Amino acid sequence: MEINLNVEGMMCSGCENRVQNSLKTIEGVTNVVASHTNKKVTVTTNGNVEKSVLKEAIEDLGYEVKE
Ligand SMILES: [Cu+2]
Repeated sequence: MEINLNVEGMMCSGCENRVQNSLKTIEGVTNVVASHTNKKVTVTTNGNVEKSVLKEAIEDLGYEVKE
């Protein structure tokens, strides 16, 4: 299952890596692709990951998730 999030505040590939590395530690997340140019994070999961958990993890890093 793929979850797309619109994320504000990522400025470079370092930000992308921070987001990717953080989300990949969440149980059930199988892949993460973050793009600061598109302001998007695409998360592939096993179907048992709540969007709110992903949102919280991204916001903990200091970025903003737009609905
Ligand atoms: Cu950055």
